[in-house]
Amino acid sequence: MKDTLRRHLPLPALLAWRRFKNRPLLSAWARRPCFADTPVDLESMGLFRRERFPESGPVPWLDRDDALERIDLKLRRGEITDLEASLCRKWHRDGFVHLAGFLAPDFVAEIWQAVEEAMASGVLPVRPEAMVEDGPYEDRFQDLHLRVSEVSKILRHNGILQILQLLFGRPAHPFQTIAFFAGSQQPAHSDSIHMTTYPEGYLVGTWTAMEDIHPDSGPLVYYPGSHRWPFYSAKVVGITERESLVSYQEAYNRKYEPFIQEIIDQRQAEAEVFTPNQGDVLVWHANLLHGGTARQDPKRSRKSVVCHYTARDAVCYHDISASLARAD
Ligand SMILES: O=C(O)CCC(=O)C(=O)O
Ligand SMILES: [Fe+2]
Repeated sequence: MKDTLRRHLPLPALLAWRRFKNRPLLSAWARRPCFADTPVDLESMGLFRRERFPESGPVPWLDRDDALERIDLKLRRGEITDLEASLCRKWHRDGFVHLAGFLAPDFVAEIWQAVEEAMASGVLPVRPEAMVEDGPYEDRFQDLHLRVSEVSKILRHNGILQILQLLFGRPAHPFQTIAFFAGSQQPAHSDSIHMTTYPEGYLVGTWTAMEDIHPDSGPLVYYPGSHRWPFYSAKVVGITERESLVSYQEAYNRKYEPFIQEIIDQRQAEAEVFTPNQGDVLVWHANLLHGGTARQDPKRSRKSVVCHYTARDAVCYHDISASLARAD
């Protein structure tokens, strides 16, 4: 349905339209288990926004107040190593871990080579010149692994999946990839507004540097510890259900982004800029505020692959657009 037509429909008609559109996803989700403590009937919800879901645990083990004691206990019992315990403590405190040198430079270079070949042969419809232009969003390619199978070697990398299992306390489910050719210059946000899980907090992002990242390329920036701030959902920032249904992108830019920047300013939160080497991997928490800094040198590339994962058997939806996420 055209955006312009949608804008004029009354809410009940919009709801009926959304229900109709969500039907295939609903039937896929209905067949899947969910580990939330409180069962939820997705069928009767109609719209998928944070406030329509019940409050439910389990809270991710490293987000709990007693996380540090739990980490020590696991260490004493020999269930985790010293190194794993320090990753867990870092995650609990800061909401991210930087795995320096996690993937071999040759390994990621080969994968990027496949991406370049796909671009050269036209399999990947990305304009190479996009990365030297100054537009903020034309620098990425969503779900690259579906076109260039080599990218799955990062998405499904065993070592990464093991770390995510440690951080979630449950197996991870690979959800999505985004390849970046240049800095996104994207305002700060929490991924929870884009990909929201039920129960809450079971999403992580990984950012793999496909080349050495130059400080002038517009590196990723994040705010350590901000994952412990509230989840500023669409409702909290004043985006109505109607806006979620008819104009969520506009509402996101107009209401969500300034709201988040205001919070960061008020709290005088300290930013950390990520200038990794090729093969480094950053893992960040669903609710860690992050974005892309300005490209000082617009001609510089900033090649990276972002992967998002949910915990297996968590429901995933998009709070901002009130819709269910892909169920595969
Ligand atoms: O790489 C960036 O600049 C931002 C990426 C991001 O926010 C994301 O993929 O969730
Ligand atoms: Fe993000």
